[in-house]
Amino acid sequence: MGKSTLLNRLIGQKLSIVTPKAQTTRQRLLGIYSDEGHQAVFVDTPGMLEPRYLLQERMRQEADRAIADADLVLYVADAGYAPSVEHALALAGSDDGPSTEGRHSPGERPWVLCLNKVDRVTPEERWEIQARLDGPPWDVLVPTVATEGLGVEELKTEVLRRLPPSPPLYPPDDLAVAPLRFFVAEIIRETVFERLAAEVPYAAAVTIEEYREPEEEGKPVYIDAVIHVERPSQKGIVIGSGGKMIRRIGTEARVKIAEFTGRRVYLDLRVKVLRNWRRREGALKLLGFRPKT
Ligand SMILES: Nc1nc2c(ncn2[C@@H]2O[C@H](COP(=O)(O)OP(=O)(O)OP(=O)(O)O)[C@@H](O)[C@H]2O)c(=O)[nH]1
Ligand SMILES: [Mg+2]
Repeated sequence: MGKSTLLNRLIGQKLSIVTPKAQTTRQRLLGIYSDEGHQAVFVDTPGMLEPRYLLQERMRQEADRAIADADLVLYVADAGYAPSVEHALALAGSDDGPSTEGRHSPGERPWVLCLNKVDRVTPEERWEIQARLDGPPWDVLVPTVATEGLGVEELKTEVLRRLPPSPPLYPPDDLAVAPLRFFVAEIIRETVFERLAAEVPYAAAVTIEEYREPEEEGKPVYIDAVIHVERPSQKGIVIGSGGKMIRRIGTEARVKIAEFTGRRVYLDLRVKVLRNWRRREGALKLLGFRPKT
């Protein structure tokens, strides 16, 4: 859909990982936009998928909770993917969506529809989709091409003017609410997605076992990270013949982490099997997923 691409564009920095594969984002990420008159906390979430196993239940919970907590809901639909457009239509008429009655009464929130990836359809198709989606119950529809930044300023303006007045919640220089370890783990996970095909990235989770600042200035930050997979066969794939794949993932991730942190980095990367972690409560807890609420 482009939710993470949009968040990065709205904040002006790469915070959230982006890959061509669906279900990349698993946990919410708060990105903060501040200017003289406004502050907006944008929450990137997993998509609104129907859960098939425990990890996906947690992912759906992250999305549901973000929607429940938000002052405004920004729904991102993919213009080039018919089921996404249909979902936006269905959502508008469902209990999860904005209601048409009483929506301006206290407690009702604005719903902004971002029609992303309009570069994927012809102008005619785009107008047809816009005509179907535009108008009530959505407050406004903004077409975008998140990868190019097209429409993103307009989208930001439409969001900011609909936010309730409030003093800023975060210092204006903050860009995100997440520990550095989270970003480091996500960057490694993104690299796994980039390098490995099919199922393996979905069976991979990353933990940071150690993040140690150097004792001497000029020395690299030491990071010890583990890629957890579900089966020994997947471990073999991540390591690759003669350790080639894991070395490649390590080198690429290290460059990205150094860029993100502005520091020199020494990355120790290992692979472990955590059997069936996506379906086990205890394993999910160990990997840092918020428990069921
Ligand atoms: N052509 C085109 N591609 C886009 C656009 N926005 C995002 N993409 C691409 O779509 C893919 C998915 O983008 P993400 O930002 O990861 O999407 P997401 O909604 O966060 O996906 P999940 O985290 O998996 O739920 C990436 O390959 C992006 O580069 C767009 O406006 N046009
Ligand atoms: Mg995402």
